[in-house]
Amino acid sequence: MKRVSLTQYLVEEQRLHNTIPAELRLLIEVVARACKTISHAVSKGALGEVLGSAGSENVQGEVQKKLDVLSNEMLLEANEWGGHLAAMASEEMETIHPIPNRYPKGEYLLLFDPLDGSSNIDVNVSIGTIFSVLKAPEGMKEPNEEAFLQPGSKQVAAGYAVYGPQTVLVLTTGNGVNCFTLDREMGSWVLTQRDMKVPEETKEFAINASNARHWYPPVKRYIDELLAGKTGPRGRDFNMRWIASMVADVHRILNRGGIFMYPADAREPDKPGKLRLMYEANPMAFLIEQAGGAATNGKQRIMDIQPQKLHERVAVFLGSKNEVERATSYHME
Ligand code: AHM
Ligand code: MG
Repeated sequence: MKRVSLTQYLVEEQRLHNTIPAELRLLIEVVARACKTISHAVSKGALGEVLGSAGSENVQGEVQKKLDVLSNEMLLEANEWGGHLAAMASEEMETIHPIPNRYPKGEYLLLFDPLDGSSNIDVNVSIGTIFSVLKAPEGMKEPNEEAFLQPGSKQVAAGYAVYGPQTVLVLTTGNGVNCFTLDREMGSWVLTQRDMKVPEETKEFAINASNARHWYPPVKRYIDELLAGKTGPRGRDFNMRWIASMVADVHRILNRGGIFMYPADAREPDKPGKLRLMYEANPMAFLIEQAGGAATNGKQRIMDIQPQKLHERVAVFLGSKNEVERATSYHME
């Protein structure tokens, strides 16, 4: 089988569809290289002394793990000097990170969750990196936080890496979704799945059921109907999976279908869910839509939401189209 590398794929995409100019290609390759470095650190585990807490908290008040902090630094360092970016933003940093003045600046904005699924780091369960790429507003060389507050529909690229039994990189630049597997011996990303599609129909759902008592009625109704199985209103049995790493749950759904939910609930009525809009929900929504699925917050398309702040949270329903549409319709009734 002829191997297609990430670089070759990106160059050929540009020739065919004109969607990956040289600066964007450099950006994607640099992010992919950083993911390789993170993958290496993750796989060392205790041997690399990377497990455990960093002894600090991030802006969301969550305890940072050593690997959260390390991965954030790796992504910042890798992306600072290339001249392709105007600024970066991350789950692990309160404010944006402008490109230092000693480096040339480009027109792109990069957002990331450097290590998603932090609760799984120390127990050797799949974790990952999520990223989203926007364009800085025309002519803006010194972007502020406001420059980042663009709806997900403006993303020019998005992707994630999963550090699991294999390390994979899943990418969209707005023309379908492709998956690359890290060849550890060669140190290269090899195209292993072209044009991924989320099956429309599914028998699998993913939700943290320990929050059931806090769910609002539309979510309760939707899940109750799934749980009722063959003899319930849906007339068939459903299976449940919850990895507690969104990257791994979304990767399963991209491969064999399903619906992923992290709804808002009554615990903190002012909080619209747990996941962050700009560097978790938006990139995943872009990928899922590009693969023929759907992504809403229960009421509207996630990628249509106008962000109000960098670390804004959002309810998430994404995956197989028919299920996402059904769960969303229950919120409308
Ligand atoms: P993180 O970015 O701090 O790791 O949090 C996000 C993660 C998602 O990957 C996952 O779907 C969710 O949090 C799990 O939450 P819970 O522990 O409530 O099940
Ligand atoms: Mg996360």
